[in-house]
Amino acid sequence: MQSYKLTYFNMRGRAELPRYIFAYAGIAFEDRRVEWNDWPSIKKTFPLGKLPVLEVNGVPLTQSLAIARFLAKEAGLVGNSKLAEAQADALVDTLNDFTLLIPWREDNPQIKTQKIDMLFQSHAPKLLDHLQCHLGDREWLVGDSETWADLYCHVCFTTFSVLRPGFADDHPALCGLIDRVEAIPNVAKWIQSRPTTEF
Ligand code: GSH
Repeated sequence: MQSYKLTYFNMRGRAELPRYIFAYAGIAFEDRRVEWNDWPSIKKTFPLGKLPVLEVNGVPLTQSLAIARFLAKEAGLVGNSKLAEAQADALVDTLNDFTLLIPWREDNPQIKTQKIDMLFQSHAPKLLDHLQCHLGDREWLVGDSETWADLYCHVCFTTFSVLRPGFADDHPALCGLIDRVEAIPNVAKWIQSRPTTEF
């Protein structure tokens, strides 16, 4: 049996998609959450000095999306054909691009609010239109079953909703997708039982 240890900080952040996939697949894992105070003393012990890191039987894997893609393959969540795999990859990258535009490191609260306002005014509608167009009248973003792109959509929308409550309200088909992900029993169980953090 494989052993999995996922190390990250006590937040959803970049570790939440791997955690969703573990939950979805019912795969046991150690959810190690490092305190920020302890981080400087252990940073050097991790490849690249960044988190998340997933250890698989002691072998460290870096980069959150590479980790998630690896687990999605294990869980049968990458898509049912090479083309579907590429479509799911592209949607994950598109969601990630938006996430990277969020001014996480801006210290000035007023400037931070301005930047977030601009982001949600200028970029969010394009993202939402693209996702909704991709979804069409289907249940899931790619093909006829759920993929890691659907799970990532839920992970991202949870965080975007903290920054801008109701940001997707005028995209009802996407809200339906979010409800469907949330209704997957193992995902629902994870969401109910995970530590409560803002991000
Ligand atoms: N591209 C990497 C990924 O997706 O895993 C980025 C990793 C990253 O920047 N992690 C941040 C981190 O480790 C937390 S989200 N920050 C602490 C540090 O840089 O010392």
